[in-house]
Amino acid sequence: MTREPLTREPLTREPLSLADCGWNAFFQGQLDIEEVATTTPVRVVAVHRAGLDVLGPDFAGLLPPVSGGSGDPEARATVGDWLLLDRASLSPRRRLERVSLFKRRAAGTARQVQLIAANVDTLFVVSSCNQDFNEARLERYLALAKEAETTPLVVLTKADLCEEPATYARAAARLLPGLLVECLDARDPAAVAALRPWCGPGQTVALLGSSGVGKSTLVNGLTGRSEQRTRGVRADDDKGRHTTTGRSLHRLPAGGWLLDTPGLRELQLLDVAAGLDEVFADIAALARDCRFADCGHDGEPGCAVQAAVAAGRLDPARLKRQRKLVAEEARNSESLAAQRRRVRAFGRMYKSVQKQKRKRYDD
Ligand SMILES: Nc1nc2c(ncn2[C@@H]2O[C@H](COP(=O)(O)OP(=O)(O)OP(=O)(O)O)[C@@H](O)[C@H]2O)c(=O)[nH]1
Ligand SMILES: [Mg+2]
Ligand SMILES: [Zn+2]
Repeated sequence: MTREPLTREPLTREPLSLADCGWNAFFQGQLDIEEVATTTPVRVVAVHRAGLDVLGPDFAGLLPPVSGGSGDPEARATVGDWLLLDRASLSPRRRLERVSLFKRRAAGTARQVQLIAANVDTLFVVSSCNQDFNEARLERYLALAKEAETTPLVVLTKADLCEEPATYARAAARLLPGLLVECLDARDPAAVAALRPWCGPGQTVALLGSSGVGKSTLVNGLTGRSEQRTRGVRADDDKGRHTTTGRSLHRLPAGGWLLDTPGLRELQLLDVAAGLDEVFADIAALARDCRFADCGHDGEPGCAVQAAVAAGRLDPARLKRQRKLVAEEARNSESLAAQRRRVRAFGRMYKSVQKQKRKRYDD
């Protein structure tokens, strides 16, 4: 067990209470009497290969990597998680249930689940007003937020580089009824102050978006420090490079927590069917009036969705995006479910072979 203090000193300068770290009744309610007496909660503020940076009223430091034991990637600890440490040995006892979890299908061929963050109250979906602006991409992030029951807020950066930022703000606001959209220059602290209401004491805000849109610039603007390295101006069109490479929580002067993340090149949806239904609630409502309950909205008679498109009440591009996302989500979730079944089946087979071997040995 390493007990070195965190080197990121702004996190340790002041003694923090549990509430300061985002603790609430939901987490407290998970502890039994014995745990209240013998454990101390800590929050995961960063995940490294070497282990987990954690922070709490009684301990701040690096823990060795915590494995879920079951091989289930969702059992692993991620940024934002709460762990109970044994007071005496400071070894982790267990991870607490999460209020919310963001995950995706990992990029590449492994098709594994990748955890992005846990216990987030508000999601800042960051996009720039120029080349990066893409409605389909925003809808992906909104589905993630809705599934996790966190509040999404779209932050459109680089308003200063854009002729008509209001056009982008309107296009984003149309994606979800009541969606909050802020359009700003992320380098301007006065403009960034508009985001403060979501960053109050105990609140956790995650920033997600493509590389180079200004997530770390926003983090620095809100913390008033320059903890996070941002991309050099001259490397601005070097699309392939990620400036931020790990996920980390940053404490705000007002008491909230910001979770900076590396830009996601691809957000493949997984287990967010309910989130998608919410994002595309307008289409779901229309579909209830289709003649056939299983209408594919693809030329069937009595299709209320196609009727709405014909009448100009539904943007056909939105319908196309919805179809694509629903199909992708189903495919990814199905392939993951199949993978889990295979793993379980293999586990059973392995155990039965072991049992037979032992039997033979005993005979
Ligand atoms: N003009 C202008 N430049 C901005 C704005 N926001 C960010 N930038 C610049 O864009 C570049 C990228 O910003 P970062 O904050 O590093 O982007 P990031 O989203 O953290 O990128 P990754 O860490 O790679 O995911 C930097 O040079 C910023 O100064 C903005 O609103 N206006
Ligand atoms: Mg960054
Ligand atoms: Zn239909």
